[in-house]
Amino acid sequence: MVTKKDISKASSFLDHSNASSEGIEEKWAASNEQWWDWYLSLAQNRDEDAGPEISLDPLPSLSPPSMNELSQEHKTAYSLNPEAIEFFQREGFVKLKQVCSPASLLMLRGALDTLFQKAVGKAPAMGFPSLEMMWTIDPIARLFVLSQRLAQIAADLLGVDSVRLYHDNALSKLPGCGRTPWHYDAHHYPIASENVITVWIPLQPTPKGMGPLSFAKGIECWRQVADVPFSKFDDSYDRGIIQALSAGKVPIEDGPFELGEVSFHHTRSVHTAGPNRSSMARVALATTYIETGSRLINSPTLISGDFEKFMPGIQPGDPIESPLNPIIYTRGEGP
Ligand SMILES: O=C(O)CCC(=O)C(=O)O
Ligand SMILES: [Fe+2]
Repeated sequence: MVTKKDISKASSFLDHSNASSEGIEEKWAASNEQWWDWYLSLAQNRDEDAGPEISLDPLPSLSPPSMNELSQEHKTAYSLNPEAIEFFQREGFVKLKQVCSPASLLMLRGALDTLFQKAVGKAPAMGFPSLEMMWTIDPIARLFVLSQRLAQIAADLLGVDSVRLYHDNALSKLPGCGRTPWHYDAHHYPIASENVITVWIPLQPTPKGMGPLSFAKGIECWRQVADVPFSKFDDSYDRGIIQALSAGKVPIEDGPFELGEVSFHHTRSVHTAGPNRSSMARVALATTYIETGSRLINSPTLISGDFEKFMPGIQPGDPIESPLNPIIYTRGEGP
């Protein structure tokens, strides 16, 4: 679990002279990996919520698809039913089964394991290592991140004609790692658009005790937590959201994900993830898409992380269309 010492370590590169509860006007001066360490340090982790360790079946051994088969899979349209679109537009998220083949997900997990090991030397024993922009270096990650199949679902759920890539993130919640704090992404994304969506792709079957992404139901739910003061130093923002959701009796979807199932969440969806109480890393690929034409906000803040890495050269107020933000799907152009 994250301790007080971890919190002070994670926030050591923040400007402590501005200790007001918000105080986020400064720019993020560290890496996006450190951003996630800091962000997880803002979650409430009570001993009484920890629960017993859960046991898992070993991952199935499936023969990996060829690169050609994987590429074909991501060029094939998913049949998205109208109820799923209605659900997303009402609740702010939707979980969809059989979006990716189990063998391809295990293949991606293997590729990311190699990247994690390269990035951190040897695998860290604890915490929440993350990687980003993997599509620029790994051919398997590239097929998933630039997938027309996934981007079409994103465009259909948002009801837009074209989407660009904002970024990809691989998030490895290691055994013993605590909760991801409640938040909604629009609170930290420096994007001046409501048409922003993230697909969260778990790379193993993910039972409840492993920390599946979990959602407060209702696209307007963020309004109930919008007044909770953000704190960059402690878990008071997370605790404030927990209180607001409980006072509003907001229903929570925190069920497991089977292998092949993914979720899509809107930038206003209020979400969290539980601790990983298993002995296996909970690895997920989260890819975020923006409607083509979306712009960088005028004044990015600390909680935006090192966003310039995701859109080099883009100035405040400009459309986000750097070479790292390719158009992935345009209606009428396939898949
Ligand atoms: O994987 C997690 O625990 C958090 C992911 C998340 O918040 C996101 O992808 O928006
Ligand atoms: Fe998020």
